Amino acid sequence: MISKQQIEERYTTVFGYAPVHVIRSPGRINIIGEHTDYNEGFVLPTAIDKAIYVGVGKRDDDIIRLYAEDFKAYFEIPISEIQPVEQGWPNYVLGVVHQLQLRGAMLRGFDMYIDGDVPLGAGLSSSAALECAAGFALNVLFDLEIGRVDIAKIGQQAEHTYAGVKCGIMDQFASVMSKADHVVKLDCRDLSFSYKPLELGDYAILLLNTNVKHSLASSAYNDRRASCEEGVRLVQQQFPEVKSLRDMTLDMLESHVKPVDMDVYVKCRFVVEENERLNSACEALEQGDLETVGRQMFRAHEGLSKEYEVSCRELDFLVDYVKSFPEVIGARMMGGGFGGCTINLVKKSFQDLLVDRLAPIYQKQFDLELTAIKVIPSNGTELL
Ligand code: GAF
Repeated sequence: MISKQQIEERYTTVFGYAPVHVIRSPGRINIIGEHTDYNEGFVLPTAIDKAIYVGVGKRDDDIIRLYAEDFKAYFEIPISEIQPVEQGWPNYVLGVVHQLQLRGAMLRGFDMYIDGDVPLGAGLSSSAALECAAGFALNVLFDLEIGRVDIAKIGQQAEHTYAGVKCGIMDQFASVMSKADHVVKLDCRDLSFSYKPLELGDYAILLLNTNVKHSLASSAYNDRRASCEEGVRLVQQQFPEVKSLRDMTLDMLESHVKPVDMDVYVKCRFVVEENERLNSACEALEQGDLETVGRQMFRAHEGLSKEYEVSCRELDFLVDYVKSFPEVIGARMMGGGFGGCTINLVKKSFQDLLVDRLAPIYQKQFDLELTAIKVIPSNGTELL
């Protein structure tokens, strides 16, 4: 947790005057429903108690000045000259500025200080959190009157255009719209959603961070999306009413995709089945049947690893290892894949013991540290 006062003080040290607003925008977890969002399916995420914090203030000119505490790095650009930049991190703010400009927003120069406690590259959506923090900050700073869902959409578009990842809406939506102690069941087709209480009883959500991020993550993500679109295109030749994998049955895939492209078939089948797993897990959650939720998580991991092929050795190792303990009722890789965290449903009293046992084995196997992160489902983006 970082306080408003800490951000105000650090902003003042960097820019020489106090910020007008301080915004907190959280990272996210997802219980189940992976790679379903860009296929107009369902997801079940929530925000966590780890967030990006930004302080923001107006300038009298048209310069954007940014400071990222994590990198101890400044960045400066005239607002009329913004474009994607090599440094990487400024793109999450510049992309949002660009989207606001496309929507006709009259922006002037501003200073923005960026800090946070979302572990970077851990698959907890620090980039979406920054996009949403920036969107929310500029909205209040320039009185743009943009609604929360539109802030999420702007963040998603920024990711497409300035970061080059054709992501779905899950991460930005979770960052902006989540409610403490609940998960959000989001229909990614029409963005209708409902909050479900996350009642875990004796269990807790424990994240295990592999501390790896394999470099093919962005390109493989876009490739998977292309495979899904190809599957839809093949089925549409017979069933024009099919708009996305959301509308697809396994029979349609079997008859119209499998004979043409086996790999596309397997990828599409994973997505169709992942939506089914999500619906089953969601019903089970409503009935307090955590064992079923956990079983669906294990199955989801199997599919993500063997069929959708977005896992990696480190993630597979962690999921396999925890399976042998009755105190762990579900586990899977989370997010886009190729590194980051596993999400585990673990008996509260067993969490520390599990990490104590697993960390040295993981270290020995991969020469990497294993980090455990206990998370609390939290509220979405807010003005502090
Ligand atoms: C990443 C993306 F940003 C999300 O939109 C989602 O597709 C996820 O991977 C996989 O479910 O986090």
